Amino acid sequence: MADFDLIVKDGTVVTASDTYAGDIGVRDGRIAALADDLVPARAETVIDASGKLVLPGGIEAHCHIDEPSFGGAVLADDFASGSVAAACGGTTTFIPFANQVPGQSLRQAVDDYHAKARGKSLIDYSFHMIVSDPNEQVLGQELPGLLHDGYTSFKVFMTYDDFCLDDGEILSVLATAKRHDGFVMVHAENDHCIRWLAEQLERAGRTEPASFAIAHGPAVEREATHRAISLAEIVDTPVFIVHVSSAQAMEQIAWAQARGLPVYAETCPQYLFLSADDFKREGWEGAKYLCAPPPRDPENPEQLWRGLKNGTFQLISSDHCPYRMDGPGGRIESAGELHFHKVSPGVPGIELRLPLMFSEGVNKGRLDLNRFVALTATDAAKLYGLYPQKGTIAVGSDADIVLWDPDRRVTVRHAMLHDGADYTPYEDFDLKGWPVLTLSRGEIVWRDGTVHGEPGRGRFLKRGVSSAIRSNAAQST
Ligand code: DUC
Ligand code: ZN
Ligand code: ZN
Repeated sequence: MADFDLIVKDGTVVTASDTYAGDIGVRDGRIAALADDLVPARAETVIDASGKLVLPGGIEAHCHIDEPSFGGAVLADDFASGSVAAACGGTTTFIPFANQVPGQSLRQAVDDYHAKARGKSLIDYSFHMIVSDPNEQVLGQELPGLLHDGYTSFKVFMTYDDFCLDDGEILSVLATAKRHDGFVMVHAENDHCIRWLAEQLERAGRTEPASFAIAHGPAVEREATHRAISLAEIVDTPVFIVHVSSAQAMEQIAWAQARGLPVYAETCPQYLFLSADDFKREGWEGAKYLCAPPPRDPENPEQLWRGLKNGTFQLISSDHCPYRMDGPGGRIESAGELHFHKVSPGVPGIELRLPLMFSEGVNKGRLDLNRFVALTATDAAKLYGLYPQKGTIAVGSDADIVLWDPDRRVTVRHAMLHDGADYTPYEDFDLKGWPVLTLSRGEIVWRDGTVHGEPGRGRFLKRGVSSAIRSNAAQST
């Protein structure tokens, strides 16, 4: 019997801390050996990785899959199409949201998402919960129970009709998280300001997509970001600010970190590669770029890149929220008219997250390779309780590995992607660097343009306590 099921040979292995030439031996879905030179005869299968980078599979820690709509249109990905798109883009684990619709129990929401994922996902997955109704039962029993059952993170919103929590509710949720080692993610935009600004714009007849960027302006995000940080400080517990779009919000996070507060954050490709000018495209074209918070002015991205490099941001996530524009359930039909607040917000991006960040980050000298791995995989595994099973290349870790061709040039066309949307905001982008093979627990799921593996092979991942909670506890003792 061979020592290994698989050897990945002659590649350049990259982790968040190291880059070295080496071979990887895989047995029973896990990394069993790392060595300078493993004899090919010791494995049943050998994958030639010469000329390729060998990376830990990406971890997508913010994506919306098969959720109820944000505003009317139907989300275009279920766990089958969403997981395939992820795998083709070099991602091997994703953590969508299990959304508590108002009036529903949190446990029921989680059970529903298990049913949605069952038999469908190509890659491993877990769920963050969305807490929209923090009643006594939820805070006293359900949330503690679910946190202890391995759903160790959850999101709260400071805006959106069905989800918005007030400051008192957020304080109660943070206090529950603190008692039970939960990690709270916050969507930080000031609901009152958005409503007031939207009303002014509507009265002035300014209902075009470009008004979205005004109603959701940078001050709206900056204020809420500061408030979320303050609420977490009052409770003395870590907080994670999701989809930070503006340099102004980033400055609040850097300010908090400089004061020693356990504040963590992500930004997303749409804030690096798109701008509010995209909303000004003709007619419904402009609506393709609507997401909350919105992309900002064209000078904003360079500042966010600095935050990615210097560690203000720990993660880059796609916030994949895919809609079709056309057809039943599409954005045009569901909005009824081109109005900035009637179009469901969200952009697709799960498949292009790594290619965009590699091409524009690593290949353009803005990020080094190790930082790229930290931002796309390792730090997500740590913050969301999956490390070291996921997010690194180490003996004992799952063999979730991507072979990356750093020189392959690709012009993006939506037709080549695998999500359920009918467009990509990155159409015609010329990228350099592309995933050529994806292994999930040692099995090929994507190779040279072909998807392999059965839907449903992906496993649910029960998660441990966030590294943010652990290090906060260590500092308090
Ligand atoms: N932002 C979006 O654009 N869509 C879904 C949820 C969110 O926060
Ligand atoms: Zn959000
Ligand atoms: Zn989101």
